[in-house]
Amino acid sequence: MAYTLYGSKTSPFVRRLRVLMESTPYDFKELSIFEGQDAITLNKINPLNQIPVLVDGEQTIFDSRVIFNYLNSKHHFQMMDLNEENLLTAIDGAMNAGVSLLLMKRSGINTNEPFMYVQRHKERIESVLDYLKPFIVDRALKTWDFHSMSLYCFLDWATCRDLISIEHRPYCQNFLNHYQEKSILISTQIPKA
Ligand SMILES: N[C@@H](CCC(=O)N[C@@H](CS)C(=O)NCC(=O)O)C(=O)O
Repeated sequence: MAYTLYGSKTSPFVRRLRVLMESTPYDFKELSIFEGQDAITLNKINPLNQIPVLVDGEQTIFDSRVIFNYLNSKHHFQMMDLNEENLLTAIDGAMNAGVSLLLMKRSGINTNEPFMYVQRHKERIESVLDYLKPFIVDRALKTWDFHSMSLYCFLDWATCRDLISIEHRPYCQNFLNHYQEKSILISTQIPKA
């Protein structure tokens, strides 16, 4: 039976799974998560009210990292040791911080004000991008795996949404340029609005 992936075309967490599943058949169910019937549907399948959610037969799985682990155990995409887990945790942390900043902006919070909560999120992203520099330069440019897919989805989304600037990080811009013509990245491109 094919997988069903619930998500949106704007979420970087969803996109990284769509990129991972480029050669894995699945039905994509697009949800508008914040309102109407779609929000009710989402709540019925995930009490956290978050996307992505993967359904495989009787099994429902919340959280993109857990979904990745599940798919990886079935399809053996890549080996994961503790260092690999740490790298992915760092990328996930930046993505979570970015989503929080976007929700703050959409809630009318001025993210240019020096609120500690805002600063912690901004600093986390910058710190992760510092930490990832050797990974990007030495590996991500050569290896297209879930780490580089996740990083691409984060950087592309966060720059597109004006959440971060990577002008002072040419290695990030090179990384985006390097992969931007991939067909799966073009077909899952984030809608501009
Ligand atoms: N840790 C979760 C985070 C997922 C997440 O934050 N999804 C966002 C969309 S990008 C969402 O559903 N936000 C709605 C909300 O948090 O209320 C994962 O990796 O799947």
